Amino acid sequence: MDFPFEPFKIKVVEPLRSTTREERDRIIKEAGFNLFNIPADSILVDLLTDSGTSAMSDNQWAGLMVGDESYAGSRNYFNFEAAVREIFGFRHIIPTHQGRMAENLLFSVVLKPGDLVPNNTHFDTTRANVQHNGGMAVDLLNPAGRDPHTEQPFKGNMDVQALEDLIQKHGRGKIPLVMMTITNNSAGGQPVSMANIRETREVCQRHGIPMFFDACRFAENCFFIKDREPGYANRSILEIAQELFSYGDGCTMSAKKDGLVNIGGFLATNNADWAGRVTNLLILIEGFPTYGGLAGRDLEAMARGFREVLNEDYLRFRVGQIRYLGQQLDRAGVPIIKPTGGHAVYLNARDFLPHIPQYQFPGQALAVALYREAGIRSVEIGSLMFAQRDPETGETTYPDLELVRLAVPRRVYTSMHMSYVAEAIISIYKRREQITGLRIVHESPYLRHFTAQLEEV
Ligand code: P71
Repeated sequence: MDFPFEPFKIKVVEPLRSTTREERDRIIKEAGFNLFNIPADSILVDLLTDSGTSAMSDNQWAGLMVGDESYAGSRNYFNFEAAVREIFGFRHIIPTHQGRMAENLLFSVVLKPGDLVPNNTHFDTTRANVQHNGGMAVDLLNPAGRDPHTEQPFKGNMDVQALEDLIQKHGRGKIPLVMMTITNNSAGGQPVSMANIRETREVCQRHGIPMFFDACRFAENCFFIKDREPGYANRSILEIAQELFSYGDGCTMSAKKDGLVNIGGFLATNNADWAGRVTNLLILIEGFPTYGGLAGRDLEAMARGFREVLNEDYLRFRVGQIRYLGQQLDRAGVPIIKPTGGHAVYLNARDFLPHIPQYQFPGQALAVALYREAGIRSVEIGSLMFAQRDPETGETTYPDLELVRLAVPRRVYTSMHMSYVAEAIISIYKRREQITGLRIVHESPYLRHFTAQLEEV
């Protein structure tokens, strides 16, 4: 097993509170068996998301002290702009408070009702913002990406032939842009290869359609390219990122992931007309263009985070820590999605709990068991999140995959924490027949997984 070495030492610590099994039994009942309802103080290892949960470096914290809170033209904006321009290279750079605001602004400006947006796989907020603006979000993931049992180096890739067919069928007039999500979060944090990006670019160019990146986890994607794709072993992460973004016309970015900050994002584009229209809307709903809904100090933390995230020792540790957790589980026979991605390990709950039918939420049952057993919070990505009931026939369609995501915050937990998580999961796996299913007692009409109340069957 490759042992992931933390390339940092700890200067400030945040205590974790242990709870007893009895306390957790009470807390989970009071939370309606929904982990979103648990106060974070009652959680030992929080793997709900890697978004906005990073630990900042001493250099970033020092940057907060040189925050300039001028309404217009803050020096931190120029530092932020310089960092983004160097890595991403786009002409117009518009800060936002997080990723979904960049999506909202972009799709408000470029979409007209009935338009299509192809993507290797839309993340939920991206899909929602496309739909909210009258568009249709089309996922064109390559077939290997959909199979939880095949191991391939770039399972996040776009199905380029399907993209070509979609454009042929609907015409470029209906497709204002093509999106590429790196890494592909909804497909397991799997990377996209440079070759696939180039091929996608070629199709877009031939039809005169702009290509945008959803760049949330771009540095992790670039590390996978360096590690796995022929021809990149001797290139720096910065050089790989520069090449990658040179194929695009713009991007949306949630800096809460590979910006190594707790809040922030941006929209970038080479299209002056789109940038102008986005900026007008930005001033109306978000803020002046040199702060975009953030404080000056947040922009400084982002500027420094973007430079730090390119560090190869850090990325080797980051990807290695996820792999290390995955390897421990895999060796004990625990069913996971392979290979492990850049930011999370995904448990395959259907294979883990074959005795629980999908309508009794095996993914959620497993996430609940993990909290009860060890105070670990994960997130279900399965029937609770995605099953859809037809309002006319009353029939429910279930998603293909029933997963539990263990998303690892950046620079927050040590490899010993990962071993603790692995041990807890292995111990649950050994007595998995004792875990029972759940049923919903209350749900809201959309995004029910955030607020649903459940009980044990
Ligand atoms: C994740 C998140 C955060 C999240 C968001 C909504 C519900 C639950 C958790 C956010 C992403 C993402 C990609 C690929 C855009 C966003 C939105 N991911 N694209 O995975 O993964 O960014 O949160 O800054 O608005 O837990 P934002």
